[in-house]
Amino acid sequence: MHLYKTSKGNILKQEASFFLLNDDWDALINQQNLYTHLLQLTTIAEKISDADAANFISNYLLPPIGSQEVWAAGVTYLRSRDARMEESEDTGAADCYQRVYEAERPELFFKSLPHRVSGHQQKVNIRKDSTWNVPEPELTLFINSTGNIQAYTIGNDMSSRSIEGENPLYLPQAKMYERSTALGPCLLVTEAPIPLSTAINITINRDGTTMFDDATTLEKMKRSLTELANWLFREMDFEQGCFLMTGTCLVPPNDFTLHEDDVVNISIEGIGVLTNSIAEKK
Ligand code: DO4
Ligand code: MG
Repeated sequence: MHLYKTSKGNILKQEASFFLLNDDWDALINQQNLYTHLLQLTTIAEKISDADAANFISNYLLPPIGSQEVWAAGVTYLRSRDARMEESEDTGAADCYQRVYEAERPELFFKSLPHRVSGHQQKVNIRKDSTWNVPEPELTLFINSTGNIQAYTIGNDMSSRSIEGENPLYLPQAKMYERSTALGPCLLVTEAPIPLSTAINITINRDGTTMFDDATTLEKMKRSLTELANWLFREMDFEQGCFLMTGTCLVPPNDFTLHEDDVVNISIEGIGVLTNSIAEKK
């Protein structure tokens, strides 16, 4: 099932039918079993036409987040470890990425409050004080308040490689700034966990030319999704649940940096496509 948040109400797509759910987003998604809850709602909710649903989703879409915090996991794929070791080679910090890749405790960091999150077709930012910027395509989990994964969405963990590469203690500045997070276009709510064969793809387009195009599957991830969720919930309560980005495996070559107006498309099988263009540096 796909759940879209729009300014005209929440739209549930179940098989070929669309339903309008006027519930508060936080209360709607923070369920013990979101799949069963939504299935029950389809027996009483207002059915809407394909044309109305398409209009709401095309013209009134919001990022699929309410009051939740967004957290992120890092160095969960070999490709991310290697890229970070390369960018921090000159500063002597490369070893910390190797150690966290192998450690029992994962890297988890705070990424965003909801008001800084962009949705599908909204702009994301690159920092004015950064010279090397990339998108990071990441499967993103919605975890309910009791720590159970209930839904999946697509995340873009926009990152400054020059700032993180200068010193790993600058990670919060490399990762957290206005509109450095994109989520969307919807939540995928499934009865069973998402298959590890699920494909993730990214393309970056500039003036009609594809600058980068790569794909992977979740199989390449070093850690399991429940392992990451359990670590995050060890000593923290999330009253309305939270979002957790699960790390990147797709990194453009080292001579690539994002430019204003570049268009980033991230697709995850079963969820859809998250598109964001890069805002003008002000
Ligand atoms: O270690 C820094 C951040 C890692 C990250 O964001 C990722 O691997 O996706
Ligand atoms: Mg990341």
